[in-house]
Amino acid sequence: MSCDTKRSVCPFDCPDTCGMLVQVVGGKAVGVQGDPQHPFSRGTLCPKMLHYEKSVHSPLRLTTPLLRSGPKGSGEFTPISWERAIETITERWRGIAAEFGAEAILPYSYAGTMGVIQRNAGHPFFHRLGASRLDRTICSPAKGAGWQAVMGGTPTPSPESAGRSDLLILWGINAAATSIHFMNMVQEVKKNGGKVWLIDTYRTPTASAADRTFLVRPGSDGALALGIMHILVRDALIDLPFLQTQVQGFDELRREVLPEFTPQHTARLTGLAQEAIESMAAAYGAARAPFIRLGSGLSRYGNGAMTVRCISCLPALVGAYGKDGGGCFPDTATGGAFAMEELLREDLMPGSARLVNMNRLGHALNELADPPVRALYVYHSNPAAVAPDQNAVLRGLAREDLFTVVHERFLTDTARYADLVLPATSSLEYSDIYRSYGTYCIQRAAAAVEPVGESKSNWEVFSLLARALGFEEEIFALSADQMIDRLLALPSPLRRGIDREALAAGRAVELSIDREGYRTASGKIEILNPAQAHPLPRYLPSHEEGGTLPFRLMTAPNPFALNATFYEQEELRRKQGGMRLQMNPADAAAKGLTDGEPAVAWNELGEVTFLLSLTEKVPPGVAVAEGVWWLQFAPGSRSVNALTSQRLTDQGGGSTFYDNRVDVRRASGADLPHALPGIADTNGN
Ligand SMILES: Nc1nc2c(c(=O)[nH]1)N[C@H]1C(S)=C(S)[C@@H](COP(=O)(O)OP(=O)(O)OC[C@H]3O[C@@H](n4cnc5c(=O)[nH]c(N)nc54)[C@H](O)[C@@H]3O)O[C@H]1N2
Ligand SMILES: Nc1nc2c(c(=O)[nH]1)N[C@H]1C(S)=C(S)[C@@H](COP(=O)(O)OP(=O)(O)OC[C@H]3O[C@@H](n4cnc5c(=O)[nH]c(N)nc54)[C@H](O)[C@@H]3O)O[C@H]1N2
Ligand SMILES: [Mo]
Repeated sequence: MSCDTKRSVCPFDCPDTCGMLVQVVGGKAVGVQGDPQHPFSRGTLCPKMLHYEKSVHSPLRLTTPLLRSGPKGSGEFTPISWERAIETITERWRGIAAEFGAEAILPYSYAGTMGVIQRNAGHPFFHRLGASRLDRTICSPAKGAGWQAVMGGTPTPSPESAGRSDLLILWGINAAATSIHFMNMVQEVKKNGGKVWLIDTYRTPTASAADRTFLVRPGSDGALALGIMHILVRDALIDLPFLQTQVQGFDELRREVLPEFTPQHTARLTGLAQEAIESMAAAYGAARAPFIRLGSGLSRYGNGAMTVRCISCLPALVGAYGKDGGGCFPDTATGGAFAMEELLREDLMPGSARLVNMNRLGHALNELADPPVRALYVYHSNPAAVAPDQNAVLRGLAREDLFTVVHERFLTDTARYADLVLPATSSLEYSDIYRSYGTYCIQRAAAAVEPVGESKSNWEVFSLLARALGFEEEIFALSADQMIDRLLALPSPLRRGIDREALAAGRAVELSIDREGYRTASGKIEILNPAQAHPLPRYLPSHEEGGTLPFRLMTAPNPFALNATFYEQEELRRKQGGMRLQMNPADAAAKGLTDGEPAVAWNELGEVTFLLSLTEKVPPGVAVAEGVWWLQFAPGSRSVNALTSQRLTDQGGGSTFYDNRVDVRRASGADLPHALPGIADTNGN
């Protein structure tokens, strides 16, 4: 049989948005590789995507709609037809809407696919239905809010420009795991004689690529930024002409905020030695074009937005925002690439439906009234695993009076609680167009293989549901390709002058970004922003700053998984070495814990059994749980998010996944069996 090579795009929630080549034989993907023509990823893929074909054609893929036949959570289902599935859903929804109003129906989705069409496919439908709206704030809205308070809508520099820096700071980002192609810029800086720093809470795999690694107390980076600024001012390492012409509020910052952040005070707050802070400031002030690549971890705290705001001010003091190779890069803002209102269709809403914060799903399912949530429709998300306060989420999902539909590729923790499961296609089986949050590329991809089994894309399922409910708006009759064509027919300044032929041929093309001026109310960088509740940046403590349990828990990304995605691949699970908790050997010794044994991390929200790894890479007082494991592969009955809370960030309604404390004890027999019904008898690999 002949082998065709087709171009595609990695659909997953990662800043790199890699170009891929897919080898197809007899309608099936037999291998994938990086597309050497992709400007940012340049022909390499991460370890997770090396065998994407194994996920696409995994024996665990769902192939038909399933109706629950056992208790919720048991994973017992009977196959049914699509016709019956759609009929069942629309009948139940009609009944619920008649009794409680359509707001009793809650959609829940996030970023299983980043394709613009498939990701947002439910928006026009649920708007038209009048369902509750979901505030999709699980990832990094606090980071966005903190950046915008200083920089407004100013476009960020290109990620490639970081390669021209002489001091590249990886601040709260484990780029070797979460943005591996950014490591090309790290190598470039080093080749040109520049320095690379990592600022994190433990020695992540990225530390081995850094010249210096600084470990801070969790949630204290805002103080570090203010402390560095204190020294820059004290030692006259600032760019006064830049501050006088391009920046608003430097004098107020110098007078009202910085005096308190002496090296001594900053050392106390951050846990860094005073000499370390002094040497950081001296090197930052001396650098020609320092570049900060800002991760999101440090924004997932009760003070996350303010932390990012403090860090965003730092480059202004040395004029780095005005220099090629300098500045700060939180994300790329490519939202304006398409006329999204044509896809999201807020105009279809019958009224103003209530907004439910997705980080508070546990609260929404258990406590919300007027109306209560009676129907939940989950698509390309796995809240039973990824949402905070897992015990509250599972309690809600177990409610007998909740009608839950889950559209998924696999029988995930969430799908196990569904009344009805719908099989979803993978990205190789549908058309889409992609933008990125780590590059300025867009790329269109056509389906490369036939749908597996009877699986359908998000877009197709919402078309079926819309037809069954008699929605007559034209958008519900369009195919995904027609919707892409429509978006591309509408102008956007970001797509001005792009290579349309290359885009149509499925190649990545770069958007044109106008970097003239600062897009803030004043037209300047706003250290002082009068529209903010705190007009000047300051240090705010995190939720757990004064907490009493001994360990701050880092719920960090794992290099061999992406959130709760990829756990279907046994090799990748093995590479993670099981569901681990990393601790400092001295902390473990004090607790009588030994390497490799099961141990229970606990706090007021729950208890989770991990396998213990003792390592000097984790400082005392910190514990690290990388990865968001499926319950069926966990040593106990819960995974990491049973330890994270529904508390929100200071701005943006964001998640606070890192703002936790736990204690750790030795596991007993009772902590080890799979206590959830049906978890032990999983299907295979
Ligand atoms: N392999 C892999 N890649 C991924 C993901 C994954 O799960 N696995 N997730 C994807 C997603 S959804 C996203 S949003 C992106 C980015 O995902 P993020 O979760 O933002 O990951 P990073 O940006 O690498 O940042 C997390 C880092 O912040 C550190 N950190 C935590 N608290 C603090 C603190 O107080 N101060 C400092 N300085 N550091 C702190 C953590 O230890 C960790 O190393 O990555 C994407 N890529
Ligand atoms: N402890 C802890 N928790 C975290 C994080 C963390 O670092 N630590 N990270 C947080 C962050 S930053 C994020 S962004 C969230 C991510 O939360 P989610 O976006 O929910 O991420 P995933 O767990 O990867 O779940 C995506 C699901 O979508 C399915 N899927 C993929 N493609 C399709 C499709 O085309 N259609 C349908 N219907 N389904 C599809 C996949 O099979 C997968 O089960 O998790 C958050 N949770
Ligand atoms: Mo995320």
